[in-house]
Amino acid sequence: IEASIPQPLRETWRKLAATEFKGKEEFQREVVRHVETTLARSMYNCDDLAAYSGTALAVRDKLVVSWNKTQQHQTLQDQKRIYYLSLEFLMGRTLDNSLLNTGIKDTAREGVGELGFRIEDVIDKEHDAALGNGGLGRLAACFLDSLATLNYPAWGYGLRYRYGIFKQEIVDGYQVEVPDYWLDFNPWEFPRHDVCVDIMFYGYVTKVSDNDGKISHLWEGGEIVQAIAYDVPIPGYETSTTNNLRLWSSKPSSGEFDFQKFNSGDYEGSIREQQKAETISAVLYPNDNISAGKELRLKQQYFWVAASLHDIVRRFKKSHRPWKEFPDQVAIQLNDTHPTLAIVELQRIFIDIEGLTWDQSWDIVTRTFGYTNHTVLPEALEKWSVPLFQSLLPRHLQIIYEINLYFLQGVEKKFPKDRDMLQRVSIIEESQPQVIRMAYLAIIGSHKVNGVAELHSDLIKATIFKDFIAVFGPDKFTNVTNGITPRRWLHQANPKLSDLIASKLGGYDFLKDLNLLKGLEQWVDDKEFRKEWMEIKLAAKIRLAKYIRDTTQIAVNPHSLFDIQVKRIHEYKRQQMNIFGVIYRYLRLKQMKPEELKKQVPRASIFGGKAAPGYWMAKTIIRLITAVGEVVNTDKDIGDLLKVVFIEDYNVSKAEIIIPASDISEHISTAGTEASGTSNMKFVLNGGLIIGTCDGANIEITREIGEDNIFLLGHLAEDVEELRHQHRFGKVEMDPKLRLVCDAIEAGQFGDPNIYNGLISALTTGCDYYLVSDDFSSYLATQDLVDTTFKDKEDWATKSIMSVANMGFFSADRAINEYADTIWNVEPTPQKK
Ligand code: GL4
Repeated sequence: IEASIPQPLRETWRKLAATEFKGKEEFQREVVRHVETTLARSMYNCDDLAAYSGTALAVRDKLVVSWNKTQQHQTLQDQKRIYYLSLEFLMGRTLDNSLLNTGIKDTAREGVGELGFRIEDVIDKEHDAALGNGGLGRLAACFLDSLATLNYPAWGYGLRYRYGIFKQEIVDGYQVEVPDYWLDFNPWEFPRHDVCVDIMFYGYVTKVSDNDGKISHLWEGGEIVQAIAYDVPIPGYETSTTNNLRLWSSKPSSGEFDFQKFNSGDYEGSIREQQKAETISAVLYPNDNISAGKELRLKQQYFWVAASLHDIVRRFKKSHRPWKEFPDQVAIQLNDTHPTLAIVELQRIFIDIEGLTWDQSWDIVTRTFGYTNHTVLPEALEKWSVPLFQSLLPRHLQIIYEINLYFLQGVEKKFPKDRDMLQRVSIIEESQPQVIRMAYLAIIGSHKVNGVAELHSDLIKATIFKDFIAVFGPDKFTNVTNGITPRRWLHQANPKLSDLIASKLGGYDFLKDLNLLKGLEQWVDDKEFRKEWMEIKLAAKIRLAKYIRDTTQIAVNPHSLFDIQVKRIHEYKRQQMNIFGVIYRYLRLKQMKPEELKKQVPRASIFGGKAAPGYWMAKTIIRLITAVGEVVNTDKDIGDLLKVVFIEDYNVSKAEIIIPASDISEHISTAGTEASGTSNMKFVLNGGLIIGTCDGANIEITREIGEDNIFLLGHLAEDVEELRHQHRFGKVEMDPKLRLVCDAIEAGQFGDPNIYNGLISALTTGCDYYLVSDDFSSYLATQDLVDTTFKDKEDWATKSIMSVANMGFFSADRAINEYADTIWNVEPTPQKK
C-alpha cells in the first residue's frame, strides 16, 4: 500500500499527521478548542456538561491516533484475529476509563481544574452506554478491555441500539420503565457511512443447475435493509493497542423511500418502510436469562450476524489466501446462542456465493467458531419456530435441515437404531410448531463449547448437553471461568484502595498481573495498613450513604453493616429470600427488649436491579422490597438497627459507587442456576465479604480465598432435583420461620396483601421451584453468623484483606489468556510505542 502513494505526498502527510497531545497545556488547548469551535461555546457558558463534552472530544482525539496505528499494525502483521460476537456490550461510561487506560488522568484532573472544573463532576456528566442487560453484556465489556490490554488483535461486533436498557424509575414503590435515548451526544463512536452492507429478509429460494449439472441455490426477492457501521475505539491499559468495537445500525436501503406515495401527498405512508427498517436496531430486548422469541429479535440477530460476517469475509479476501486458511486467520466466538446464525450464514456464503463444496465449507466453519454457554435455565434457551424461519430466512432453514441431516447420519452410525437418541439431539424439536434448538446448532457448528464457571461447565455436560458428550466425546467441552477487569472494578471504581495496594506492592503492576495481590498477605498484620484499609471502606460507605440520602431521602448510618444485593431481579437469584429474611429480622427486632436491642448489629439492606418489563413476579418482588422499606424505615422503635433501601436504576456507573461500599453482598441463587456471576468477584476484589450459595463462581472464589472468608449457605446443586421432587409430591412443610414471614405479609403488615398473592403461592401451590423454604433456615443462621463476625472488627479486617490478596484468578486477563490458548489459538501482537 505504501508504495502506491508518491514519496512527496507521503512526506506531506507524515509531516501533518495527527499526534497525541503531550502534557497539560496541550491538553487544555484541545479542550478549549473543542468547547469553542466544535461546541460553539465559550468561557461564559461552559457548564459541566460542556466541559465533559470538550474533555471527551480532546481525549478521543488522542485515542484515535493509537487506534489508527493499531489497526494499521494489525493489518500489516496479517495475523489471526479474534471476533467477539455479542448482542450486548454493557460498556458504562468511557471518559474515566480512557483517562486511566491512557495514563492521563492526572493531567486531565489538573488541566480541567485550572479551567474551573472538578474532574469528578465532568466525568459524572457522561451518559452510560447501556447496551446490555446484566452479567452477559458486562462480561463482553470486560473482555474487550482485557483483549486490548493484552495486545490481542480483536474486534467486537454488536448492534448500535438507539435505546439501551430502559431507565428504571420507582413510582409509588413500583418499577416504571422509561426509554433510554442515549445517542444525543456520543463522542466515542465514529460513523462509517462507507461501510454499509445490504441485508436481505424473506424472499424465496430457487434451484438452478449450470451446464455441468451442478446445482446451486438462489435466494432472492426479499426486503433489503442496510447495515451501517459505527466504530468505537477500545484502548488497552498502559499499551498503545486500541482495538475496535463495530456496532451496526439499520437504515432503509435507498430504494425504500416511496416517492410515489410522497408525491401523491401520503407523507406518512412514504416513510413507513423506512421506519420499519430503522426499527431493527432501535431497541435492546430488556430480558436477562429469558428468551422472548419475537420476530423482531430474530431479525436483529440475522441483521447483525450477516453484516459482521460480510465484513470478516471481505477482510479475509483482501489477503488472497486460500479458503482453507480461513480458520488460521479468523476465530469467531459466539457469546451465547444469540449469534448462532453466523454458523449458517458462513456456510451459505461459502456454498452459495463462493462456490465451495458442502464438506469444504463445513470443515472451515466448524474450525472457525467457538460457543460460550451462559445459562442452563430452560426459559433462556433460544428456540425459533420453523414457520417463522421459513418466511424470514428460507435459505437458512434449508441449510439448517442439511446440517441436521448430516449430523444425524453421523449419530445414527455411532448409535445404530437408537431412535430416542436421534430425537434428543436433533436440531429440530418435534413440537407444535416445530422449533430450532439454537444451542444444539451452536454446539454442532463449533469446535469448542465452554461454560463460564467450573460447576456450570460440569452441569452443562451432565444435563442439558449430556447427549452431545456421547456424540462428540468430552474434549469438545471445556471451562473458562469468567473474570472481571481490575482496571475498571478496582482502579477506577475504588482509586483509594488501588493507591493503598500500590503503595504496599511497590506500584500498579497488579493491575496487569492480578496475582501480585498475593503480596498483600505480608501486610495483613500491619496495624497502620489495616487501619487505612478499613478507613477506605468507611469512606466508600459514607459516599454511598450520601448518594442514598440524596436520591431516596433515607438516612443510613455509615457504621451499620451494609448488606447489598444488586443484580437483575429474578426468582432464581432469590431477592425474595433476602427480603423475607429482612422481614424476619424486623419481626424479631420488634419482639426484643431494650437491653437486647442494644446488642444488635445495625444493618442497612440495600437492593438494586431491574425487572424485565414483562416479568410480573420480579416486579412484585421489587414492590415488596419498597413496601418493607416504607414500614421499617419509619418505625421509631427500630431506628438505625434496620434500614431497607431500593436504589433506583442500577447500572454500571452506579455499580462503581455501590460495589466499593459493601460489608457483605448477597449471591444466593438456587444452587445450579447462576452460571457464574461476576459481581461476586467485583465485591470481593473491593474488600467486601460475601454471603452466598454453592453456585457459579462462588465455589471457585471459596477455593481461592478460603472457606473462612466466605459465608456459604443452603443446599448443593446435587440436592436440587430431589428437593423439587419432594415439593411436587407435597412432602415439604414450609419452614416455620418463613411461615411467620408469610403470615405477616398476609396479615397486611406491608400493605395490601393481595399484591403478594403470587409470591406467596409460588412457595406453596407453585411447589417452591427455587427452594426458598429449603434454604431459609440456613440463610437466617448464616446471616446471624455474619452479625457476630462483624462485631469483631479485627477479624473482619483480616478476612477482607486476605480475600483481596487471593482474588488474582478472577482477572478477565486470565480468562482471555485461557480463551486464546485453548479455543482461539491466537498470540498477542504487541506494538512498539
Ligand atoms: C449470564 C449468567 O446468568 C451469569 O451467571 C454469568 O455471570 C453471565 C456471564 O457469563 O451470563 N447468562 C445470562 S443469559 N445472563 C447472564 O448474566
